[in-house]
Amino acid sequence: MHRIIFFLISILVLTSVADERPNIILILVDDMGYSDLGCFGSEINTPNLDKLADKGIKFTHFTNNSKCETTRTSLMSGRYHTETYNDNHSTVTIPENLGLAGYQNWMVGKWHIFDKPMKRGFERYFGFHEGATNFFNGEGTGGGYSYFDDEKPYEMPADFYSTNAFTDYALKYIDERKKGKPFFMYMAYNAPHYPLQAPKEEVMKYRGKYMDGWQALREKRFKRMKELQIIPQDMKLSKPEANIKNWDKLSSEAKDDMDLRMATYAAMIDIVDQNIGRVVKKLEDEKILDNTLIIFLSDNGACPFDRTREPTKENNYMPWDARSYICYPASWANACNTPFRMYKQNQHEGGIATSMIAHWPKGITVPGTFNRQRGHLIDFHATFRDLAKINYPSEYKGKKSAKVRGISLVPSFKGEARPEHEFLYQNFANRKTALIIGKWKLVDAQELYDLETDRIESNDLSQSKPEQFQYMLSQWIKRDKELNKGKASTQKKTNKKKR
Ligand SMILES: [Ca+2]
Repeated sequence: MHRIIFFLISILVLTSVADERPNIILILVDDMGYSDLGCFGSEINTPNLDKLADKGIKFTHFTNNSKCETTRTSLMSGRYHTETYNDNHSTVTIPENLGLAGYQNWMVGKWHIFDKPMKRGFERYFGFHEGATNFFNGEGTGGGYSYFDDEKPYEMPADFYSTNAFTDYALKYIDERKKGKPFFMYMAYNAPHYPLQAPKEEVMKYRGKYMDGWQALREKRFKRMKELQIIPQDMKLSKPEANIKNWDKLSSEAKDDMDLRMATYAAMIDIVDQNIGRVVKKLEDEKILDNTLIIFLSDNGACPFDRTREPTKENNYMPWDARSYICYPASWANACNTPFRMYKQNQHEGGIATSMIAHWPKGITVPGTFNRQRGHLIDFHATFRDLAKINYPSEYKGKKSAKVRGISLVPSFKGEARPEHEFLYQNFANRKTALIIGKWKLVDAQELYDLETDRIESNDLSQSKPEQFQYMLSQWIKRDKELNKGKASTQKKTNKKKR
């Protein structure tokens, strides 16, 4: 009898423990710059995200892999992307791991990595597998058609707009959830990635607001970022790259065209914010907002590649027309990455730094604060396992699991320091690389920066601190051998000789 009572009590305790575990919603946007949110210094209207930041934590030193696919690979696997590329079958993804802990796993949006979402742990999925699609008609930018509903081809309705559709599905998954079991939902919006497209009324809200140009916008945001304490008061603004055009020398037609492009980009971020408002409202209505962790970040810095298509220019297609494929140039991307240097694909801070917000009323005990410890995508896997109270499995589906990396962010939610990374390895396609150890950052195996005093990377110390430079270089070669079979180091040596 006693045994039975003890057994029943154990079940009750276990059930209540399981009930305490939070839902997790990870929101990843595509190609958004560091300074593009209102709460990070932008003029773009993002009241819903600002509210989450006010009641949550603003992470000012979080980093990604500076490109869509490399970021998503690290994020899902908790490993450096080069490790996963070579070995994705012994990788245990976040939803695979959380599935072992009894979580429900759903995804909406852009996948763009190995396999397919429903092969790698997601039970529900709506979105596309490619790197980019048309926001109105779903056409892949490489041609073809790419949307799937639970991996079945999806028939596109006439009034389709991807950001809204992803949210529709997210709300549907919340509605259809099994109550009493926590869920993990990965929402990978493709906004504000190319092509820049948005409904006319949304674009018109911003039309004319960018006629002062990118230099003025950069300075305005820089000032606001100091007021908001996103950046230190003594920080300098990085020097614009050589490819930044002088706004004052543009013709009035060119200025108008540039205003349209930036207004469209702003509208796309505004629409993401409106949709996050819909998600928050749903969680409130369901009375589950308190115990849902929401994380928001971007997969890389703002994009400098102007790939506006010729037919768009010739026909003057407007960005609310599905035939329009406009893009903005590096000069706007530079302003969106204020105060940092460089862009998407580069390993300078303009490529890898992202504004990040975490909101979780029940679990965050220091609301309205900043977190300034350097974090990285590989940390999500560890964080979510920590919250789901599950270890990384040594074996998965009969295969030995590959080594997972990352440090849990959970102490940060309580305002506590978390252990520092021994190192962070950055590598885009064996060409653009970085290694970070403590305050030191080696970029492209050539430049050395002190991140504590010079996060804008204006003062290359490779010549003046030769011993530190040699140490970082030797560490780079070592880590690159471990993580990428030395391929990136070899490439850099060749480049150096050519210089
Ligand atoms: Ca991207």
